[in-house]
Amino acid sequence: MRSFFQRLARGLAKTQQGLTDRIKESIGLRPRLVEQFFDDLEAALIAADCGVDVAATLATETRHSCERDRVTDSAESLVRLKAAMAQILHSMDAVATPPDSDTPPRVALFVGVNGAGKTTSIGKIGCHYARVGRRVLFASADTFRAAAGEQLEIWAERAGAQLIRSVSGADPAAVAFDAVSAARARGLDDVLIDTAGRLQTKSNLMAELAKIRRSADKARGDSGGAAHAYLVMDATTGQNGLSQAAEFAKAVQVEGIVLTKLDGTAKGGIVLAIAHRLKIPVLWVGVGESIDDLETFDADEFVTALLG
Ligand SMILES: Nc1nc2c(ncn2[C@@H]2O[C@H](COP(=O)(O)OP(=O)(O)O)[C@@H](O)[C@H]2O)c(=O)[nH]1
Ligand SMILES: [Mg+2]
Repeated sequence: MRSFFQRLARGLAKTQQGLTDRIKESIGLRPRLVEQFFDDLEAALIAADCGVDVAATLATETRHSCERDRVTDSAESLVRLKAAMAQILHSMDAVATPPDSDTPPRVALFVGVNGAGKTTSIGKIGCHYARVGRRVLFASADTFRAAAGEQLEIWAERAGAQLIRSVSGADPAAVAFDAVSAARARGLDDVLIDTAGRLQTKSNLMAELAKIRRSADKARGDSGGAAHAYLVMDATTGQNGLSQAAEFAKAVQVEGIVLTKLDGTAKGGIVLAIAHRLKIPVLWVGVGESIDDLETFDADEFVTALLG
């Protein structure tokens, strides 16, 4: 099995190529640092979907760091760029809630728009947990689509997780309640709740998410801790995904982001935009469709995969 770093590097290949090719081209043209180089750098970062403000911040930080240390060689500036990127990503370290602080079962609610990768990510994360000996339950609170429960069932089998399926049209909050109650009765460690995809503009559906979470919390009784909500976000949506994410965060407090489909995009810079603009930690990244194509996010590995 490939290491996570290899999988991440492969997943980020498109972004990495786009970014480094552009930067290297500029270094080739301007081996000694000149102002134009930092403009090129900024443009390359925008093209990688870091967002205009993050790109400007990174270019400025890189320039200041080079000036401070009297760097005159363009290639050397990449080390500074990497440090500036790592700094933005590490600013999220303090925000991330350690998931182990809760009394079992840990309850995680996965929210997001249709097709973001919620069901797939639950399958992959559940598999991770099961591999370290945790006893996992999946719950299908996606009561809109009949096929949703079946898809989750397949993942439950692969991951070795138990499953609570709902009947079509059932109240998703009731499904969440039943799932958490069942996990408590069976002494399980994790409950991963799948929800129906929804658009952030539908306020009734957004309010429903808060209701599902309350219902899960109610089922936990006074056993301490609360359900955590994780937003599953498709990296290929790039900057558009940011405003979407902000709306979800308003409706239901989002503890972290699962960023999927990094493998299919040259927009991997979105990770930096998320940290900078949303201040929500990216906890997991998806780099493919199979069960091993998801890992916990590591800022330093990410920067290395991106810039070498
Ligand atoms: N390439 C790639 N595809 C993914 C990833 N995560 C999910 N998918 C695919 O995206 C599609 C939608 O995923 P699904 O889990 O059904 O989305 P949901 O509607 O949010 O539950 C499926 O075809 C998945 O295989 C990923 O990290 N990389
Ligand atoms: Mg789904």
